[in-house]
Amino acid sequence: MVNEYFQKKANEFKRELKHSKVYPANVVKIEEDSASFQNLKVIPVSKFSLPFVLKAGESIILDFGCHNVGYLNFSAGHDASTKITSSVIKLKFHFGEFPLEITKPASEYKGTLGNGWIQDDIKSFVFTPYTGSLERRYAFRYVKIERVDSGFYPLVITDMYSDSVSAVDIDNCEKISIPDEMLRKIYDISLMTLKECEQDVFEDGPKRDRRLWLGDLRLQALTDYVTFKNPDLIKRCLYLFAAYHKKNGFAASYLYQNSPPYIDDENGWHILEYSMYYVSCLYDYLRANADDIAFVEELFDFAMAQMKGCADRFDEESGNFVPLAPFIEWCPGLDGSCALLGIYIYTLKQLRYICEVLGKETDFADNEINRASKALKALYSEEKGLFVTQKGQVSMHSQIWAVLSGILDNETNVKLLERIEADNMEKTIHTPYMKHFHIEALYECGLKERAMEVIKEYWGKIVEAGFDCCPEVFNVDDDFESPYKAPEVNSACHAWSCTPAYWIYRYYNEQ
Ligand code: RAM
Repeated sequence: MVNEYFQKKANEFKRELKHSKVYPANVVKIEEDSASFQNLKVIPVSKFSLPFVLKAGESIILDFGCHNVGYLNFSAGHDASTKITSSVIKLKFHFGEFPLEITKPASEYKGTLGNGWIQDDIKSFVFTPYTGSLERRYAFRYVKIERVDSGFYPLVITDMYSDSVSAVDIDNCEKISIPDEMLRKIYDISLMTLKECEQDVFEDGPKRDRRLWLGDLRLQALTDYVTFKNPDLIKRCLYLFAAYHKKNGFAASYLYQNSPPYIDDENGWHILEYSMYYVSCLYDYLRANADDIAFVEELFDFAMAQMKGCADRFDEESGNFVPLAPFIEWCPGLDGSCALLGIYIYTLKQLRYICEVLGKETDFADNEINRASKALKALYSEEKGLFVTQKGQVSMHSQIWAVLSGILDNETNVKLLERIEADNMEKTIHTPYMKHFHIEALYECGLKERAMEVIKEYWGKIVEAGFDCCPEVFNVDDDFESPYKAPEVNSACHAWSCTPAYWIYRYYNEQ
């Protein structure tokens, strides 16, 4: 379904991207090393310099020194002694955000996602001198270039750089003082992550899926308000979801910014809590831009429709949403029903706040908060002192979302958060995305110091693993964890993992 008014508004907020020219830093080699992340170590061989020569069959690995989202440009010519290139040149490029992407042959890919996500490319050209670029935009730090033709003459690469793009510029971001060295590093990789993902829309990951996801957008926007301060992009994205929505009135969980019809209404994956997060997006916008009520008013009905749709699916009798469609996070075998109730109450309270500010009735929100709170309370086991799903599962997710729902007193909340760390729970956190909500729960209960420690314990390991951005998935006990059964296709720069920048900002700037 297309709403032309919102479509027009979304286009009004479209902006030109900023470009920068980035040259490789080093020529490197990648070696096996059991002490390194994924058992691979990058070793510098020499400083990168131009020109460099590639003979048939030769290859080179370049390290750009940091993560880039851009287009590879290069110029090539022939060796002075050869004078002319007498047959076609073929260069194979293999881009990687992390070393495993470079070392794992594309032919061995067996993941559940399409193999098109593997970042390889081929370019052939007939005459030299040649200047050109690869059409596809890549997300990378490393690129391996192989000369795959068998021509006898050496090829001379005379220029090579990335035309890197982003909607924002790190140098324009307000500098904040972060005395703790590890928190500083974590802040920097978080900021870098957000920058790389701010493109024509907030992409979830510039390598994959390169599209706008509602759950990711919510956390990106939250972090953007205290870092890059790019409300135009946030508005554009919120208008886009209202412009291209599902026939049943729900916001799509994700949107393809460049591929009409923009959403996959029939077959697309609908994550129920992502629809609820549309309200969170408006709530956060209002908190950060109290003077721009008009924008929130414009989108209020659409936000309300999300919650009404959820209310229709909420069956009081069973205490469940029918059909149940939560995601919660990438945790295999997770029963997300309890967490979903927590999210429902959390977002209803945000809706209630919006209604109050806009001077609208709060009856709907109040009524739903009551219905859902009853269902959530019924999952609390007095005996265990924990939330247990109807299927009998105890997860960190259920406890965290019960805390965030705000239905308990602070003392019980704190106990639940202590149990999360002390107990060996059946289901644990697998992504930085879910870690965000753990941090939020700690913060809400006044445990700010512990929140910072958890950030250091988790994202600190990400820094130590050598990431220069925050990855989509990170399991401290398993370097090869992948929701797609192929770690090489994991995204190493994933926006939903960037929120330490938000928490660290708050920690140092709030009383
Ligand atoms: C992954 C995407 C995205 C997330 C969904 C649910 O496939 O990368 O970030 O929102 O999962």
